[in-house]
Amino acid sequence: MTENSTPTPIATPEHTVDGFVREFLRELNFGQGTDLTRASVNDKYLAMARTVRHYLMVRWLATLRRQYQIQAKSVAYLSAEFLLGRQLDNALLAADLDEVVEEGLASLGIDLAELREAEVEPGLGNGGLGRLAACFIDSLATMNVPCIGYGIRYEYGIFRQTFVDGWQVEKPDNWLALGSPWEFPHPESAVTVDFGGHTEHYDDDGVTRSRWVPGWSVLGVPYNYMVPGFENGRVNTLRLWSARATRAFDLEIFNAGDYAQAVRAQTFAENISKVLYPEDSTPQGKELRLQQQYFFVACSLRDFLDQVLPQDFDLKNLPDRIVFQLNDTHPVIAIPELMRILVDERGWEWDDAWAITQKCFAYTCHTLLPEALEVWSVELLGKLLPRHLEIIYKINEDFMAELREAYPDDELRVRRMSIIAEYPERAVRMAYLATVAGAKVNGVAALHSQLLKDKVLHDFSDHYPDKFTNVTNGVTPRRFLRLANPELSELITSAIGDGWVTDLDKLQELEPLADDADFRQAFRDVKRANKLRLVDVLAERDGITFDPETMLDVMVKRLHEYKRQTLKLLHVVTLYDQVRSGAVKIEDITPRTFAFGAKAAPGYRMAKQTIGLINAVGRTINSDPALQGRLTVAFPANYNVTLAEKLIPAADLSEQISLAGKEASGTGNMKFALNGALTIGTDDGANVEIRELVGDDNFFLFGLLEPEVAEIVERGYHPTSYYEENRSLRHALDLIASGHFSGGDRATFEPIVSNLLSEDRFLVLADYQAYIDAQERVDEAYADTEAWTRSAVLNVARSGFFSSDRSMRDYIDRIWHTHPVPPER
Ligand code: 9GP
Repeated sequence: MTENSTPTPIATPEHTVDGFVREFLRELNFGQGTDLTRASVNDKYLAMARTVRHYLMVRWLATLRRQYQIQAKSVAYLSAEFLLGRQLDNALLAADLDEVVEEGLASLGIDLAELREAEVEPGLGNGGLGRLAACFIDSLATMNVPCIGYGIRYEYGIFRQTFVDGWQVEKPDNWLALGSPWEFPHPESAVTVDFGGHTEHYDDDGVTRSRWVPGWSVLGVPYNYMVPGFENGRVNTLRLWSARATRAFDLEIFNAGDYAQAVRAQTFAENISKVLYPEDSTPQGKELRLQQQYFFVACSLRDFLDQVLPQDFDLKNLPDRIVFQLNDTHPVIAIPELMRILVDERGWEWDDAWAITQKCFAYTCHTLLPEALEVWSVELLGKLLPRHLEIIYKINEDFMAELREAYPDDELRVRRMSIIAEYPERAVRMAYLATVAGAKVNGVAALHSQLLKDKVLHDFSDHYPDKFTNVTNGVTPRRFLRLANPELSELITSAIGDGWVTDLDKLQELEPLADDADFRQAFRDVKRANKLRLVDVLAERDGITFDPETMLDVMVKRLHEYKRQTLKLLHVVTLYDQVRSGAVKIEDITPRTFAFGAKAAPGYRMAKQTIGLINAVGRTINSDPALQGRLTVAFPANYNVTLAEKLIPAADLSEQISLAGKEASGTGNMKFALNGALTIGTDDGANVEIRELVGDDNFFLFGLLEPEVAEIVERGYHPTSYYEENRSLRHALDLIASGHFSGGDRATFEPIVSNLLSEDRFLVLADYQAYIDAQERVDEAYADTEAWTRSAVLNVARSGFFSSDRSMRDYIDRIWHTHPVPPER
């Protein structure tokens, strides 16, 4: 399918049970080549999903056609991750088909719920960053804003996490094994991407020009995915690239008997889109990551300029037609790529090309950890992308000249701001490049954006005060309330109508109902039903049992020291220790289930240790008969979007306990509040805005504030003093160190304990007591069921701001300046 294809008179299947059944059976017969008597669950799932697709097809083609005709300004969202979650329910919702499909399948004796479970979620992202991208494209489609998402079709997504004796073991996530019905491959539209080689400089009528003579190439094959808007007739496109060899197979070598060599080129090329975030502790891994980044942006720019734009498009007008949003630094190499295309391939003058490039890109930074700001060694860049390195040098040269003019007496500052770092090795700072080239730079929550300006990119915000802005993250209410929490959705709709699905601010109308006892009872009934549903899910999925009458206290997010899963664990161990030592009677403890969900990066030792420790503590607590029904640790393996959709609606308490000044935003925090969990959290990321909106009384704040953290670190932090002065902290750490949770083996978790006592980079021990105190406040509050429910309802009512629709409006107003294009009716 191309965007300028002439209208084809296809018809949407009838929106009736009979219409669906006819189309479904046709797909089963003609698409899957089977019939009802012999079809497997996967056959039926694939046929059903394709049938659902048909209902969206007319809208998709119409959207593409209209966009081609009117050439409205679009957003190209460039992202290494799109963590989509399952597609079926979202498509059913967008097309308003759920009832028709359920009934239609039932009339054939098929259970929709069973087919739902056959869908394998595409794990094409790691966490918040990728899920945010998925929320954003959902919102843009729903708001009728032209957008194309560009990324990588990883053959293996984020690894499948398993636990062996409580330790994380990674398994490949073969999400495509049974086929994906949601993708549309277009091998005929493959584009070539070059790597390596050298550059040449030649005289062109007295002007020195450059060209890249690449050493090798691969093909990028586009796979299109529908991004349907909610019941609005629009379907945007997500285009993910898969790498193939230019010459896949050498028959001559094959016939000579060297079978491995015959497919070498193919294997080499396909590695580029093989896995998400290949381990990068080896030079090969690093190189592969840079290959991935360049691969997908080169494909995307080529696609946009050569395929999406009309042939006669004047690139001088490019900023009126597109904004390339750089989702973190992974796609930043797109900047020199556009310069290369304009200057080397199209023969533009450097200054003209730079002026246009600076208007076409905007950069979102998603981190505050200095080590997470990517740099690429000059050596590697020069080897893989020699022409791009030259271009980056030239951009930097001009930038340095600009700085020297602005700050003639401050050479130190000029060097600090250089795009090229000199130590520990010569390297390109991608965040700096993005900041210099981007029209706008944004952080992802108010505090984060402020800290970017004050600290991480301070010199730049000083130099370009107008470039910096904030857009607080958001989450799509379609997936994370309407679909994930159908019973709460129904309750809300019965109270205030269904307008909230596309206008989440309407949830404010629930506010008075927080004081209505009947509504609160109904709200509790929903929470209970969600917990019961979760009990079933965890029993079936993981063999985990928990008592739905306990408070469900949830910490789900990537495993990282700054997020401080160990702080949560110290709370659990402290409670356990108090009961065990007799300091507290078991009857006096609020019964709680502590649910964890977290994957650790395969090469991140301390994170993997923490997973081992959570499971070890869980094993000890869960097997202690005295604690049955009182304290439970539930750590289902392989936390993903599908599980999040079950866990979040059931939660009572949301743990958002990162060290202040480290979490850029968080988006899980928003999902929990929206589903009526109360937050225990630090003054960090978007927690700050959540607390401001839901109110102090409905949020459990604790811990050091960011300036206090900075001061302690500046003064010199000594974790042992906290250990020495705090008895319960000492007991908890000593218990872990004693081997109590590791069969008496003191060595097993020694690295965690000694790290906390010697370095504790994220001030776990400093915040321990404040956290324990806040948990006691949680217990007290939870004991008053009516007051707790009131707070939970207020959390929902005041979470409208955290819709990704609002985030998109902010991006549009502050950065993109695009306009909605409603479909033709
Ligand atoms: O760590 C941030 C997280 O706080 C934020 O919510 C998310 C989306 O903006 O991005 C995460 N950042 C990354 O994954 C890598 O920078």
